[in-house]
Amino acid sequence: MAENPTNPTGPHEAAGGSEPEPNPKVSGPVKSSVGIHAIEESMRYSMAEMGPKRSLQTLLTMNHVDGFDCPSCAWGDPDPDHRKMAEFCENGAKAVAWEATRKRVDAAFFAEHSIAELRERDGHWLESQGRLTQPMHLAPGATHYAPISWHDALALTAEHLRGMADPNRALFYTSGRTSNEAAFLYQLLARRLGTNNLPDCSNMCHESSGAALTETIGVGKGTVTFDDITDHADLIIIVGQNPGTCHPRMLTALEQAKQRGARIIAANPLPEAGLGRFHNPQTARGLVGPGTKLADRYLPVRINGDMALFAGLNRALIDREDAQPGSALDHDFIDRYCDGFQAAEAAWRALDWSRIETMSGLSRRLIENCAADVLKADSIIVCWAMGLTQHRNAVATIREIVNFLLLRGNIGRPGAGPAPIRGHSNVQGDRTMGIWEQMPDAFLDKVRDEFGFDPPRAHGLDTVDSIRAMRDGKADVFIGLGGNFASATPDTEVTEAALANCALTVNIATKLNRSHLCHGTESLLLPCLGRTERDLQASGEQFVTVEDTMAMVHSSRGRLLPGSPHLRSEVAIIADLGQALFGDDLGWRAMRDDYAVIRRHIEHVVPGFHAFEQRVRQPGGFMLPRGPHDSRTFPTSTGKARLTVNPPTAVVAPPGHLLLATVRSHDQFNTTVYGLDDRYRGIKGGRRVVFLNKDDLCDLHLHEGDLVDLISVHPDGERRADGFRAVGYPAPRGCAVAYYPETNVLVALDSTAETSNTPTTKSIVIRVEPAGRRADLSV
Ligand SMILES: Nc1nc2c(c(=O)[nH]1)N[C@H]1C(S)=C(S)[C@@H](COP(=O)(O)OP(=O)(O)OC[C@H]3O[C@@H](n4cnc5c(=O)[nH]c(N)nc54)[C@H](O)[C@@H]3O)O[C@H]1N2
Ligand SMILES: Nc1nc2c(c(=O)[nH]1)N[C@H]1C(S)=C(S)[C@@H](COP(=O)(O)OP(=O)(O)OC[C@H]3O[C@@H](n4cnc5c(=O)[nH]c(N)nc54)[C@H](O)[C@@H]3O)O[C@H]1N2
Ligand SMILES: [Mo]
Repeated sequence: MAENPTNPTGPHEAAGGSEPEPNPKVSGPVKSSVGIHAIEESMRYSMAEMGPKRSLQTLLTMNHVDGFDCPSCAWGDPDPDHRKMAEFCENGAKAVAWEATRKRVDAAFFAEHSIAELRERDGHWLESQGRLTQPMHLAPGATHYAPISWHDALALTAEHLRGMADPNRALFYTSGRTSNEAAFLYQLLARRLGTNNLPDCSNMCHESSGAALTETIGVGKGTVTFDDITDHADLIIIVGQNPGTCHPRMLTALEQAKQRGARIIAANPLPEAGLGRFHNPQTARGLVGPGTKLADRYLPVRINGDMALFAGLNRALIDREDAQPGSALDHDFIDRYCDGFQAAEAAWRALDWSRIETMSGLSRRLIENCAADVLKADSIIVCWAMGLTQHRNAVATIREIVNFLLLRGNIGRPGAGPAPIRGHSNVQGDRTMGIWEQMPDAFLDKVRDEFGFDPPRAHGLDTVDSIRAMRDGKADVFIGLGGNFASATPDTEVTEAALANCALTVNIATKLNRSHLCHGTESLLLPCLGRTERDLQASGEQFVTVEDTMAMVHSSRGRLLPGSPHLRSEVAIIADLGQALFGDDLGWRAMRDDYAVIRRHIEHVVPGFHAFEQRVRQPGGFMLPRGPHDSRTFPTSTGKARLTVNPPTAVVAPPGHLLLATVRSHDQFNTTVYGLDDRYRGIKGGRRVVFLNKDDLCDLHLHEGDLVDLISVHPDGERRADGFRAVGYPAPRGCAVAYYPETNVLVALDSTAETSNTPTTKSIVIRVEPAGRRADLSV
């Protein structure tokens, strides 16, 4: 880790910058979200990046049936009859402005800036420079990227891939913005080459949800629909999710639910503004009136305390059933559809309330009050996101949530079910298309039957194992289809060094980021079209398809002229690479020329896609089948939904230590930092802040605004992130929160969730020290 004792604020390690960050202004958390500020912010970004004409052209076609799918989060759309003229949120507007910017990073830019110089810049600066415009090549030993033709770039990639001793020495990473068509083609390319090494951002995201849901209900996705939330649920529990920032259009759906009488419970260590009062900018009541109070009950759970919370809730339901048989459990459902009840019940009876209270940080009384809300609700949805998935016990926690739902039959009827709210706009679709290092044989058999080659069966490497492979010299070629591998992954220093071990790194991207500067011996930068742009191929203008978090598949068609005449679509780049590698053996050319050809293959290979072309052309698209939702069929190993035994655990920080969760600010999309504010948490002009309980500050003999260093403690050693401002905040005792990716340096590569191997980026044991203590010691 770069360290600079003479610079008190420290360099921006993870982001690669060396500029000291200005002091942020701190004004404390706000209690309500959206409103007029959100409109102002949307317009400010749009006008600055795109100007008036492009702003109108993009914002008014976003999320419309004949427009493009918002490239930001995976939240679903209302049905076509209920869409507003402006069907977007502030953060969607920022994402679009960021992509459709008029700024350009061209060959002259790369001639001017060496790699070494660019590595000193932070991620915000790099992406702010604008859209990549033409393929660039970094020759072995070169100091600057230089232009290369598409033909030569793809020939070079093919040469490297062909030259490997083993196809498993290649890694095909995918970020979740990729379309279904590009994702399908990409997994085909990797498998045709002979590897299942398809690590993706999902490995760091909802992998824990997929693992828990597949085991317990047989399908690794949520089972609710848009209407379940807006029209049917009596109670919506939102755990470990910050919808005000990360899924802002969800607030509109929650408001609709509230207006027909649904209740909302939120469990979160932070009192996030989006869980408080919502000022819907589409209504007068929202703009100038009081808005709508969303959460009726707020549970300030301690970091990683959710498993204990849900175990406690389940125990409370069992107690209630004992007191009044037939009042709390749905025995008909359990008998008919579930197995494992007896063992699970015995485990709940044996629970010790005092341990539940310590682990969750919540009183028994509060949990029992919550159970009383549960008993009043006929149909319950549990929504969750990264606050649950990125812990060591994440999979077990989500299994316990499934238990909670199954006990009262809350799966497979209107207004009920598990709802892992997905992150990237097409991350769920990418998985459906086969972007997974562990695709089941049934899928691989279909690929074989459709394309006439036998895909490899051995499981490939996920994200963490890919880093290990590169670190250990077991990988030659890394290809990134979008994303920012170097910054999004844990253990930044280790990961950056691992990437440098590759013979070739290739990034298919829209904008310059840190990963493009953490290159192998040789490196390629291949610029692609974004969602907003027109995609013209030999057979005419193309559209692509995506799947949202509610399993709705629909089309997306860009309208803007491409940012440069040299840009190629992701589909075209992958198809051309396929052709460079294998000739036209699988019909790469035809797939490139007409995406309907890809969709026909998808129809034959992926379940649920019959009449794909026809159904996806209908306004609003179509919903994929999910057995548990549609017919209470549970394709698990026993054919039943499984109640499981999950003895509650929680990470406990040793005395003098805290648990750190790394989160997103309101002005970022993952590693893309749009700006330095976090309006809802009252931060302006800086990202190197750490939120701490005021009593913890006091115990640490710190004051608000003090400069501190964060030191993570892991069996393999300590890691440091220096130069953060301490901010007093209403977080539970012992809990600290700071932004990702600046804190990824602190996450040990080996610290991952059981079963899912997801990095534990929401529970990092840290020490907080006054800044510079180490520098003082070394003098
Ligand atoms: N604007 C914007 N939108 C986004 C993204 C973005 O970066 N910016 N990213 C997209 C992606 S890929 C994803 S995966 C989603 C992420 O969406 P979220 O998961 O909502 O995002 P995070 O910022 O990671 O926030 C997690 C929330 O969990 C809480 N939390 C932390 N630890 C715990 C815990 O132990 N228990 C509980 N109960 N809560 C906890 C935090 O306080 C925070 O409110 O958003 C997607 N949408
Ligand atoms: N500490 C910590 N680490 C985390 C998390 C956390 O909560 N805490 N969250 C994790 C999660 S949930 C996720 S999903 C990952 C995200 O990991 P990634 O998906 O790898 O990262 P992003 O920041 O979303 O990627 C941004 C880059 O994608 C490229 N891009 C944007 N649009 C397009 C496009 O249309 N096509 C192509 N080809 N490229 C495009 C741009 O070059 C941009 O720089 O990070 C994970 N890392
Ligand atoms: Mo994510």
